[in-house]
Amino acid sequence: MNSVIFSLGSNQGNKSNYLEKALEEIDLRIGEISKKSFVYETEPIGFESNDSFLNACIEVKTILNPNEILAITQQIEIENGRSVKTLSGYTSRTLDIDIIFFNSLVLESETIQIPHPRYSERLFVLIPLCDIAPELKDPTNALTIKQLKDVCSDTSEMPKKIKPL
Ligand code: PH2
Ligand code: MG
Ligand code: MG
Repeated sequence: MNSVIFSLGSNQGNKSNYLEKALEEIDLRIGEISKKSFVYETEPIGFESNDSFLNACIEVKTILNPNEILAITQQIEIENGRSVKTLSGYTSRTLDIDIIFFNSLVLESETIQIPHPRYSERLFVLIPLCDIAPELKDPTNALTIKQLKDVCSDTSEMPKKIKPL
């Protein structure tokens, strides 16, 4: 059985509902959700928007491989009103499902990079991830999530804990 960690995000529409929808569909189509973080309110990083994000992380047990998982998460995003990705940077989104880790796999292909290439620069990932896997080690540098959170240079506003996922 494989263990995959996802970051979930929404800053458009009924954000809580989109996170709920993601949980339902991931459970049905990818595998059992074994851990859930709290939900955090976070400010948009890397683009301008007045709409704050809700972010959370989950751990899922699955027999699927990374490419199969990516195809399904992209499908779930589209089914939940995610508009087509633009080439010119980030935009607001109803639902974003990112693969952060897959077991201790390090993978760089044209379609997929694991661990997620920017997760360790982002408190909106590290803080919820710390709820569910503080001692998990990044396979590329052997630092734990807690260590990465403590040295993270993200100067944006601290994610605000809102409620259980
Ligand atoms: N996702 C991004 C870009 N910026 N900012 C916050 N706060 N939360 C996100 O999930 C997020 C972001 C790209 O996917
Ligand atoms: Mg993302
Ligand atoms: Mg994404």
